This record gives sequence, structure tokens and C-alpha cells, in this order.
Amino acid sequence: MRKISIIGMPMDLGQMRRGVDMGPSAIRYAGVVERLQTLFDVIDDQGDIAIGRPEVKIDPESNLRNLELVAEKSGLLAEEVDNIISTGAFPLVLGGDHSIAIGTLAGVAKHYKKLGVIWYDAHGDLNTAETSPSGNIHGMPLAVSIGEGHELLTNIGGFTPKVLPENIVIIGARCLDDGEKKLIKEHGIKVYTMHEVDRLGMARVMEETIGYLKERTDGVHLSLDLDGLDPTDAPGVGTPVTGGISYRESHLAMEMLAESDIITSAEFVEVNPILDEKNKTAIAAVALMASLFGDKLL
Ligand code: B3U
Ligand code: MN
Ligand code: MN
Repeated sequence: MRKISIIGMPMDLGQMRRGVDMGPSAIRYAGVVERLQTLFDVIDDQGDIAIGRPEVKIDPESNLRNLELVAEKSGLLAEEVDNIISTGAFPLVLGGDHSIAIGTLAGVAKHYKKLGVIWYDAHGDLNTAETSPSGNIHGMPLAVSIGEGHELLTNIGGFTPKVLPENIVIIGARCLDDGEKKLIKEHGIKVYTMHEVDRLGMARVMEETIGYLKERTDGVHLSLDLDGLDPTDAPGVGTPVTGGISYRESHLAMEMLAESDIITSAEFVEVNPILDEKNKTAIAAVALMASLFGDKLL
């Protein structure tokens, strides 16, 4: 029996633009439950993790924005995701800014010895307090997951790292900070920047990604930042970067993942309805989810 549990993480503490806390609502409004209903035997929307309206605080020592709150709320999400997997359901997390991946991965990683991660994003999200140009934790979750960063974040769930650098594939990168480039080279992280997407085509990028992860992992998490898409297709994001992956290429990528059957958990993040055009970005997110879960054109 195919079961999916949806959990909303309305957290905007990992960056400065308000509105991304409304991402889960926008995605529900775009019809996520109705759209996925035909693709699963059981669909369970568990609602949102309570974030409240905490006061914004910058940690004086590390300069990280909302460090303690992000750590605390990530711990809650990690527990929920852990529970969902224990019930045999597929966990689908709705963001929220990308800092939520810290919690998602902490929950997922408990269940896989050789977890793989596909990071679909314009950015690397591989900054640490030392390399970050902004102090925004949404630019750090992938670094945190490989054990690089503040220990309040890396130790969520009581273990680190959550994923090995060689089990990560980044797709769609076109805005990498110097410190991130250094980390990618040091750890040999596999990256398909927009250069490779253009040069090889999305079909080949996905064939290679699937082949690479299939032979070395026992589960693969898809972390899809809507800013991986081109801003014309996904305008409702906090940090749009031109020259991104198209709506159509993204559908192909999701369809190929569905065919491969390697994805064991997923999150869709950075949908900001305040910056969006008639909920276009949330609607795109839901359409991509349908493709990821096996909806076919014919
Ligand atoms: N790399 C920059 C910008 C950024 C990262 N993630 C997003 N923006 N969405 C930073 O602040 O770390
Ligand atoms: Mn991101
Ligand atoms: Mn991004």
C-alpha cells in the first residue's frame, strides 16, 4: 500500500524576507492533497509544525540569525519526519525557507545508513558562519548535513553527519559563494551547474544522477528549492536568480525520478506567496510533486 504523509513547516527564520512562512498554506491552496490523492492509496495531511511568532535574534557569538530557534524547531520537524517514516509512509515536507532541510534530513537520516540527497537549487546552501555573506541559515543546511557548521545545528537528532558529501548531487546551481566553491572542491561534491544542464541537457543530467546515486545509496531525499527554477516559471521566491531550470526541464527531472523509484523522502521549499504572481510558484510546486509521484501525461 502506498502511503504519503504531508507536513507543513511554516518557518521563515532562516532568512530575512517575510512571507515564506505562508508557503505551506499556498501549496495547500494550490491543491496538493487533491492532486496527490489519485497517486497514493492513503494521503494524510498532518498540518503544520507550530512555529509561533518568535522575536528575531542574532546570535552575538556566531552572527547567525535565529540560531537557537531554528535549532529548536528543526528538532521538532526531525521527530515528525522520523515518526512518519516509522509508520511506513513517504514524508513530504512543505516549506518554509530552506533551513527546514536541517530538520528534515535529521529525521530522514535515522532510517538510512547510506542516505543520498538531490539538492535542486540555484544555490549551494553550503555556507557556514565563517563563510556566509548574510548570516542567514537558509544558506547553510547542506553544509550542516555533512557536519560543517554550528554544533547546535549539526547535532540535531544526536548524530552527525546526516549525509556523506559523496552521496550528494546538486542540480541547477548558478549562484555559489567562494566558501561554498571551496567546500565543493574539498569534499568532491557532485554538482551539475546550469552550465552542465545546458550542455548535457536535463535528460542526461538525470540519467547520470540516478545512476550515480542508485549504486551507492539506500534511500534518496529530494530537497527542491523553487529558486532552482527560472524566476519566470517560479517568481514567488525570496532570492530569485536568472538563468534557471525551466518548468519543462523540471517536469522531465521529476518524471525520470518517478521512473527510477529512488526517492524515499522529499521537501519543496522557499515558496513565498507574498512575492508570487497569482500563486504561480505554489501551483508549479504541486505540478512537480505530481510528476515526482508518478503522474503521467498519457
Ligand atoms: N549564498 C547566499 C544566498 C542564498 C543562499 N540561499 C539562498 N540565498 N536562498 C547566502 O546567504 O548564504
Ligand atoms: Mn536553497
Ligand atoms: Mn536557493
